[in-house]
Amino acid sequence: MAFTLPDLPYAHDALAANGMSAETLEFHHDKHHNAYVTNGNKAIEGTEWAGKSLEEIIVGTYNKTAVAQNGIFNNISQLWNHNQFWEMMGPGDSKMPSELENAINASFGSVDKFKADFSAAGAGQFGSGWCWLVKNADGSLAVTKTENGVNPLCFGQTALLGCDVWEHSYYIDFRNARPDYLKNFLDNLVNWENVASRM
Ligand code: MN3
Repeated sequence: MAFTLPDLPYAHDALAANGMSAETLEFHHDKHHNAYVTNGNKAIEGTEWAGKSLEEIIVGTYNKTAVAQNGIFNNISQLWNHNQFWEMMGPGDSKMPSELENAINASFGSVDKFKADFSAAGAGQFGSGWCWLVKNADGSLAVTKTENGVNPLCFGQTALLGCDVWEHSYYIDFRNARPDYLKNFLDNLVNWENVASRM
């Protein structure tokens, strides 16, 4: 069965007061995310990956030059990344659950230090990509950055939080100011209950 574009878990204008406009979500979800769905379905059609889960395709095609050239990895990983991204944000004023705060304090020393590391990873990703809060196999938390559509599944990690730092994610609302977009993301957009639920 072909993959489909999931609806946003909120209205297109629901995040506007938190710094992500309806126009950004109309372009980013309805056009960019939808293109990954369309192109991903086209790329796997008639291949061994048709009928497999997003996660199986991502792990199975990462760093395999022959299939990457078919656009399978790039489109399917971006499809998955955006499925997570919308869920990781929400309207309103989200409080960090204590279970997550304790884990962040244990790995980073403080929430402020985690936010500084996360922002630096996102600002320092040259070109398109993502920054992440991940859980390693040993249970420790870490901040990482990845290029283009690469994500933590490729490294056997659990994605707790991811921020899209492709220009299409921030150019309408923040123009070229990626650091301002990252600060607003952490301070006003993250759904910390969702992040905690991924632990
Ligand atoms: Mn994007």
